[in-house]
Amino acid sequence: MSKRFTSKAFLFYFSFTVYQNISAQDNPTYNDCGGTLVKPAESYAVLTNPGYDSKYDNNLHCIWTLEGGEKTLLQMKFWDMNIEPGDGGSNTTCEYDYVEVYITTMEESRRFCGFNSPDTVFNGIGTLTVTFHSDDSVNYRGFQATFQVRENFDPCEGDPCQGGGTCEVDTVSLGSKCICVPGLSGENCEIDVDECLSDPCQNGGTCSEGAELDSYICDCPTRWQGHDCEIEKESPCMPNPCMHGGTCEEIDVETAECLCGDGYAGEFCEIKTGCSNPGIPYLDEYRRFNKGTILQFSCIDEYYLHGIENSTCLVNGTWSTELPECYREGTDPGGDEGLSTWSLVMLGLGLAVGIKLIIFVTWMIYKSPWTFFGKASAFTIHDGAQMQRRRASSTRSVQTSSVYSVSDEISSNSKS
Ligand SMILES: [Ca+2]
Repeated sequence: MSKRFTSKAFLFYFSFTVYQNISAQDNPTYNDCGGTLVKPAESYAVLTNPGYDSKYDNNLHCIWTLEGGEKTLLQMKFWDMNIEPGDGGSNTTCEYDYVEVYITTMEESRRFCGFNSPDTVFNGIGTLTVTFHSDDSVNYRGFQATFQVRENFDPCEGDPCQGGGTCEVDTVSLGSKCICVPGLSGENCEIDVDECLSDPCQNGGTCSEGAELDSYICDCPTRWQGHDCEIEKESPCMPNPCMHGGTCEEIDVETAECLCGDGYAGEFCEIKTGCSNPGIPYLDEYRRFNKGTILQFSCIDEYYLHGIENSTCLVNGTWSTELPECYREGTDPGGDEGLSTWSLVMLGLGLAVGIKLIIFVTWMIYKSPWTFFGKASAFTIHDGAQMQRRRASSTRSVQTSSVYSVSDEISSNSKS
């Protein structure tokens, strides 16, 4: 409620109290049964029911109207009330006779009867309607009231609302009220709301007022984002950007580093360096060896190594030697177990069947599946703890079964 209007209303009401002794002779007086009221040229006009000087008639229904607009302030006050009361002497039920007041901005009309004038000064904007009603029996003097009118009534005059706020007339107080733009408050929108008071930044964010009136800015800790720091950033390692089994290491919330396995390099381990698996089974899919790595091969018990023991990963990405192979002791590389024994027996039995038999046996050795029968078929690859776990058995599709033992890498260059 505007203080300014409060004082106006007081003065206006005060003017009524001055005219306690109404002079109907000096002011316009309406005492017909209904009709149009006009703004009094004097400070106020007097309104009574017909017959106020003695008794009103039965079966009256008089309606007076004063048409007003959006800036027409109307005020009315009863000074005398002498109307048949309602049941039980009620001055509120008014079942029989009554006088009723309505002004456009009033929530509802007010109806009176009985013998006491309401103290209320009826204020409103717009059109005033007064109705007097009497039934077919019991009548009294009636009522006397005054009304006054002020045109161009505008509590919003001078635009009291700051910062682009909208001024409206409060229909209850008839003062002004400000509808403030977001970010401002106060009776005249003179207060800049501190949006940070509600502590809107989450997860440790720091709040500061934004450039706009109703805005704020959250300075979020590194792991958080979003207007209110409500969104947690994903780790730069999710998903893992490192290829070929590389390990992602988070440096901070926005940067990560790939730790590449042997034989891989590049920001994402996307570059192949060094040598690929020389033929050792059961190695990791991505297992590679750095340049300069020397592998030493040996065979398990009861087998001997055929080939060169050491192989080096060369600068051009190839191995210095071919993979050696393991043979069961007592057999020849490229030959087969028991071949010489068979040959001696065959020679002893005679050359007549020997040649054909040799041909047959040779066929047996090289073509039939029997040649693989009884051959060892186990690899043991010693390449550190990880390789130990990969101990397994297999048959190789070479002429001889192979039983490997690959030693720890004797030397290994740092990552290239
Ligand atoms: Ca009556």
